[in-house]
Amino acid sequence: MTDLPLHFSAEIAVARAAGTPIVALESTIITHGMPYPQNLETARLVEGDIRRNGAAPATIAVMEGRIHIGLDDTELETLAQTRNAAKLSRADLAVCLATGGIGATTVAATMICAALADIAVFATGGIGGVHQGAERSFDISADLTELSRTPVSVVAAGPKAILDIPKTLEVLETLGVPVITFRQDAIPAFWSRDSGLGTPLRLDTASEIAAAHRMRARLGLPGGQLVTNPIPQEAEIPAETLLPLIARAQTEAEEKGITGKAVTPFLLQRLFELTEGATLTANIALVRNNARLAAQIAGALPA
Ligand code: PSU
Ligand code: MN
Repeated sequence: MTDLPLHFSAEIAVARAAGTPIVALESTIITHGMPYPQNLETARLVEGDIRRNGAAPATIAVMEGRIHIGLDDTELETLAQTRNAAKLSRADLAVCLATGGIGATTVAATMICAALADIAVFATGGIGGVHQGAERSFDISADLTELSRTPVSVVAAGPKAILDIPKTLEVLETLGVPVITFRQDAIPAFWSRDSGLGTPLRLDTASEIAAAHRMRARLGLPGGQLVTNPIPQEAEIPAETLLPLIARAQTEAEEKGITGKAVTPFLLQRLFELTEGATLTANIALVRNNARLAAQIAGALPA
């Protein structure tokens, strides 16, 4: 423990000592998922949502050679304004730490850091998954493998609608990742409540989700759980509105030769522009909704 390059914020150090539930938050959504200043405003709102639900928010990022578990307000502001933060997944984490760079953690890297810090629950917007055209590009997010190996329950609004959702679910099934939908039978699709696909597993309470998390550990099953939480009704964008715009953004990405890590940020930015900001408004609402549920799940787990 002592030789891990972890730095706890004052708030998280107090929470750990007091046994207060803690919810991890990623930082790629801040640096690569939303424009400034909405990224900073959202990060603060989400942290407030977690506190109001009885847990402590631990936004995770790499700064000055250490994994920060919890950011103070100055650090949050620095990160939100940094234009050159690296987007860190499992593959990039050690290099960024070893070279003292500044990096934002994706779902995969946030899971790794949360597990190192004994944090069992993590809230985000949407996870990465199998991209459309993956049969040609081989673009499958490292988030999926991470869910199969690191024991963190991740609360998300479903795979982002820019992904191939059926293929994403197939990969998760192959990897043995429980996909649990909160209070409905259909898998949500990020900006919309219904992907048109049935969920493999449905649970209706935070305490049942916490019990399932504990049971995986008792059984010695590696990996976490993906908890899919539908966007609130009043905030959703109908799938029909988005489909043609997603197709257009996808074509542009291919024409511009955008590959690898740049694909997801490019598509999110183009959809923000094509919907005149509507996807960002929905994104903010769904992350806040996920933060509330994550805090309740963390509260139902033993400290
Ligand atoms: N969810 C959002 N916005 C984001 C992301 C998720 O609402 O920006 C980020 C997450 O950090 C996720 C990453 O892990 O996108 C997936 O990137 P890729 O497809 O390159 O694995
Ligand atoms: Mn990718």
